Amino acid sequence: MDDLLQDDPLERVQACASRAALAELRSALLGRSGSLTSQLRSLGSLPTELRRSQGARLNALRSQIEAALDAREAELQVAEQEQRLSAEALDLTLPAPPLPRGGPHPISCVLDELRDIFQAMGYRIAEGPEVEDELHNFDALNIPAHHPARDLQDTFWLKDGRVLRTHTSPVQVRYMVAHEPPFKIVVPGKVYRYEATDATHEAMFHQLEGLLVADQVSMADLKGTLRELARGLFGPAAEVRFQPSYYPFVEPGADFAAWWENPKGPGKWLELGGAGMVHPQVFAAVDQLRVAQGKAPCYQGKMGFAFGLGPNRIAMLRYAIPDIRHFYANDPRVLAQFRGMGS
Ligand code: FA5
Repeated sequence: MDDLLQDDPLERVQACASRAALAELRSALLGRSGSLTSQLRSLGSLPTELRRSQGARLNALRSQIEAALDAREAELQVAEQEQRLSAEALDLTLPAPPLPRGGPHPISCVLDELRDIFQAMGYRIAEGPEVEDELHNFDALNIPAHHPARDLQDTFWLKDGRVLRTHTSPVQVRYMVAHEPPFKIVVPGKVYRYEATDATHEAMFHQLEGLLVADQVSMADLKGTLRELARGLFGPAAEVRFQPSYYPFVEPGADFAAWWENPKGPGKWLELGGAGMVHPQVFAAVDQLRVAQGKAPCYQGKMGFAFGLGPNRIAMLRYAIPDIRHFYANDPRVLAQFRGMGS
């Protein structure tokens, strides 16, 4: 080890090419059993004169070595950092790695299409809350507490007595309370029902509500409007048919279906939703709410039609999706099939 000291230790320090080698040298020179340490330790056995001169020489050498080690350490640190930075340098001219591409959800595509069809007929888009009160979801729509129609739309109740809306029809009431006729609106949105789910029923699904109120409106206007809808969706040959049905908030009420001309097989009637003429009881409830808010009643004697349909069924047909539950399961294998779709 003494060779180390003979061999110009300062030059050796300078020759260290890495911090690891430097640490090794530091310990070989100054460590507990390092060359310089053992020489300092052996000073005690020397005669006094010699001890003094040798001691001074060795201590001076130690300071020199320590300073050289620290300086080299700093140099190597800078060099290593520079090397790392240049290895990690970002080449901005390289093409970026491709980002995973998303696409609109099939339900969003159908809702966009429905909006376009109705906006072309002059309809405005309206919206309402998904957490509703009983008054708007049921009572004002002529569905009082004891009414069996409530069972058909059994729903999720909040502790404070509000409900997750079971249909988009409460927005009819909200819009009429806030606006005077004439107007025509469509209301896209999510609705909730306490359902045993199956391939065509979900506990959360979408609806699109329509409402037109004016002085003179008839079932013929309603049918013409729904035929426009069917033609917008399924082409110029599409037809609409009504079947009598019961909804407490319309009179008369109907279910409507559109003829879908299947390019690959036999066409079929596709049940789209419910519709009818706005019930006078609904207008009366709206006027009452308006008065309670200090507004003038203005719905008595008016006429209107309303309809509500399920875009899920349209999307299932359009994109050959066999089970409604695929829409909301967030399975990337399903959703990936719709990348790059839509407007
Ligand atoms: C209604 O919800 C009425 N509010 C529609 C209406 C509006 C009638 C205005 C008259 C005037 P219904 O419960 O039938 O009606 O639901 C309407 C549509 O929603 C159905 O035709 C169907 O397409 C869809 N739908 C109903 N329940 C489910 C469900 N559990 N899962 C998926 N879609 C559903």
